[in-house]
Amino acid sequence: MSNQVGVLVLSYGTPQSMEDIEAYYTHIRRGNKPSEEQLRELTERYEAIVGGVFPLREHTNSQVESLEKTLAQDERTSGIQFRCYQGLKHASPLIEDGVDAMAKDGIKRAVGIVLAPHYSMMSIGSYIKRAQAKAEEHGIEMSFVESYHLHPKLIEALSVRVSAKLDQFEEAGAKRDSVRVLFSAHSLPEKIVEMGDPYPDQLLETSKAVAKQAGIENWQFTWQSAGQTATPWLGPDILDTLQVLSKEQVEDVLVAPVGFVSDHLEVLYDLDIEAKAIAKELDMRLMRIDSLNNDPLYMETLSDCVIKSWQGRN
Ligand code: FEC
Repeated sequence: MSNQVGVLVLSYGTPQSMEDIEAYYTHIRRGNKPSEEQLRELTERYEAIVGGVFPLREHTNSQVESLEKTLAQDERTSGIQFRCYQGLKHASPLIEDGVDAMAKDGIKRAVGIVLAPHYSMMSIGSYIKRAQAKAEEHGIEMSFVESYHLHPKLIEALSVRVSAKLDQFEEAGAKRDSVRVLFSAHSLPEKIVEMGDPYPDQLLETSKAVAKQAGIENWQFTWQSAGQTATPWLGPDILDTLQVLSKEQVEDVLVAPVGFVSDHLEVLYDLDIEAKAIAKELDMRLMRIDSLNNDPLYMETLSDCVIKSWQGRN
């Protein structure tokens, strides 16, 4: 139908079950099976997180559903039906399945958006490449939102979360200004910098904008969740940063993982378990801002970007 526009909502993906972890990990490793030790280590991380399940799936489902509702409520979409489809990078339904589903429903025009605000050729770039290739096979005309790291509603949603946790520190007896805010994001191999990738700069821009809006000066950026490969990854890693802060006599730390938009392994394990354990050893108090999940401001961010991408072509 001509008034239908597809919205391909792209996200990382998570295993369906414990038995599915090996296939998922193999997909992440581009077809190379992990060693038994690597598989055991990842399985233990999943078992350790809240509930021992795969919360990313539930959050992605909910974000996709909420985005479709938010798009329908926007007066700029009057007369057009924006239909959301899910496409996951490493799990089912894969990116290609999402495009196939749009084609099956007769969608001819679509917009793609990733549930990650910052552009890197290794992340957003690869989602787009796969979606574009499949869309071309089906003759679907697609445009893509490449990043939205400075969208005012995203900055507002994040600032509100930072301020709310600083309030909690104050209630617990800390001085607001003495809390070191650590903005963080998934590390990537260092080689992206030589390749002129905008990822580190965009993350710094988001951090600066949130710090400004939340009125904080005591902050810095740090990386997290680096892969265990022979090539160097961007640093410093948050675990090393905590050691340095301890030497600087910092006692209170608030982590704001601005590169992630929902609760999943890299937040619930790498921050809530691993980083918190190090902080405890160092006698520091560490809190984390709440994840965006399907916060209305985040949904409005996504919806606005989809509509603008759509309008840009018409
Ligand atoms: O909760 C879950 O089940 C999934 C959580 C999860 C998210 C996520 C997001 C990003 N990753 C990014 C880059 C890489 C690169 C590699 C890599 C590897 C893993 C492994 C797991 C994993 N990632 Fe991930 N990532 C999540 C989970 N990621 C599990 C494999 C074990 C490990 O290394 O810990 C290295 C791949 C390789 O070997 O070549 C690179 C980036 C993001 C944020 C943007 C996005 O969401 O797409 C960048 C969520």
